[in-house]
This record gives sequence, structure tokens and C-alpha cells, in this order.
Amino acid sequence: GLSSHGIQWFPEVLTYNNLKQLKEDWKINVFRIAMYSDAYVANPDSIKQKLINTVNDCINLDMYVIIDWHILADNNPNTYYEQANTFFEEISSMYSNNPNVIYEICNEPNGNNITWNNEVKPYAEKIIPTIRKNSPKSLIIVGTPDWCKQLKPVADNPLEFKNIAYSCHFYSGTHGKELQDNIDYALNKNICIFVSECGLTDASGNGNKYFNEFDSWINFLNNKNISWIFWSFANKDESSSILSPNFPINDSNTNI
Ligand code: DCB
Repeated sequence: GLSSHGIQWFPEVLTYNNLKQLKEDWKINVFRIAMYSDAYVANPDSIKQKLINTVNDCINLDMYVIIDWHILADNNPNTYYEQANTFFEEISSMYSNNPNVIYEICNEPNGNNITWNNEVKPYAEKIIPTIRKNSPKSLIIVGTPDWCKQLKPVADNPLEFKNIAYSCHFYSGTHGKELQDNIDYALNKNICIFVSECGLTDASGNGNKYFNEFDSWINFLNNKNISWIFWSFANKDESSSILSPNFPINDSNTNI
């Protein structure tokens, strides 16, 4: 699948026509909507409306759609816990029991003092019941510490809910065997891993493109039946964007 960039920055490319081409020509079957938590908190109504429009487009195209509460600069998922809880309460009652919709409750917890046991797991233990009350069987993806690379503490102390996947993110210019070993460690403990974001640049989302390293990552994931989503469907002037900066975003006849 593909991930949007922050929908507060690149909303224009998220049209029904573009999503349809991604499904029919690019053969994606899942689209991730990155809704940055700090942008949502600053401007909830308009950001949420853009998210809802895109979720509906993906459902109408019969794709999976991931609603990504994209924490990043806020490091700790508990920073905006109240807002996250209200958001997931509302959105999961709106899409109650819809099998297309997948919930990703915190993009990338990060920072040296943000641990699985003390910060991320307690957050997940509060948000998951909020979603499950409205939509008992929905798949929920939970972020892991250190920008979704620290899988061992998770595998040693997993959540006690069903239908949970844990996210692992890689950028092939920066991350390699060490992170793959973490995935193997988790799989050996029967932990479900979902690569809800990855790229072929370095971890900044810019710089050179590392195609060979990316291909070997995809072989690794395919061998283990792990789903992956590419960052990003945007026309930002950076090497992780799949559209060029001069992509004609306002032309509904454009072929991607
Ligand atoms: C993740 C974030 C995602 C970020 C990409 C590339 O961050 F989930 O939001 O996207 O990976 O860094 C970038 C955009 C830029 C934007 C920037 C800030 O491409 O256009 O300016 O977000 O919003 C990661 C992933 C891994 C690591 C670090 C970061 N890592 N990070 O392993 O160190 O620092 O954001």
C-alpha cells in the first residue's frame, strides 16, 4: 500500500480519481491516511473532515484504509491522550464494524525516555477498549518505541487483546539487518508485525534512494507474509515523495 504525507500539508492529491488509479493501475489494496496529531489538535474539524472524505473514498473503492494518528514531534502518545481518545471514540462509532477500516493508534513513539512498558503500552490499554467498544473486531496497529524499531520489549510483554498488529518502520538508506533481526525476534514469539510505513530514502525522508537495499527488505517481508506501506503519496520536493513537485494536482484527468 501507500501512505499519504501529512494531510494538513498535501490534501490536494487525495482525490477519488487518484486513489482509483492507485488501486487499478498500481494495484495497491491499502491506503494509509497520516493525520499528524499536533495538526489535528490545532485544527480538529477541518483535518478530520479531510480524513473522513478520504476514508469514504477508500471504502467506496473497496480498499483497506488505515486511520493513522500520526504522533511524531509530540514523542509520547500520552501527550495528546485526551484528544486521541475523543477522536477514536467518534471515528470508530462512525465506522463501527466496517472491515475496510484499520486503526493505527500512534505512529512513531520516539525519544530516549519513551518506553514500551511505561508509556506506549499503558496508552494502548486505554485507547484499544475505546475502539473495541464500538467496533469489536477491527484490526488495530500499535506503534512501537524508537520510531517503530524497538520490538523486543513489545514481544516480551505484549498486549492482551486480540487482532493487534505492532508496527515496524524502515527506511532502506538507514535501517538494515539489525531491524530485521528485531522482526525475527518478534515473529518467533508469535507477535504480528505490520510495516505501516517504509521508504527507500534515509530516515529523514530525503537524500539518496537505496533501491537495492529496499528490494532486499521487500524480499524479507514477502518471505514472512508481512504487509508494507510506502511513504509517501505526495508531491513534496523530497526524495521520498512519489509524485514530482510539478505534478498537476488540480487536473482530474491526470494519469499518475
Ligand atoms: C517517519 C515519520 C514521517 C516522516 C518519515 C521520514 O519519521 F513517521 O512523518 O516523514 O518517517 O522521516 C517526514 C516527511 C518530511 C517532514 C517530516 C516531519 O517526509 O517531509 O518534514 O516527516 O514531519 C522517522 C522515521 C524513522 C526515524 C526518524 C524519523 N529514525 N523522524 O529511525 O530515526 O525523525 O521523523
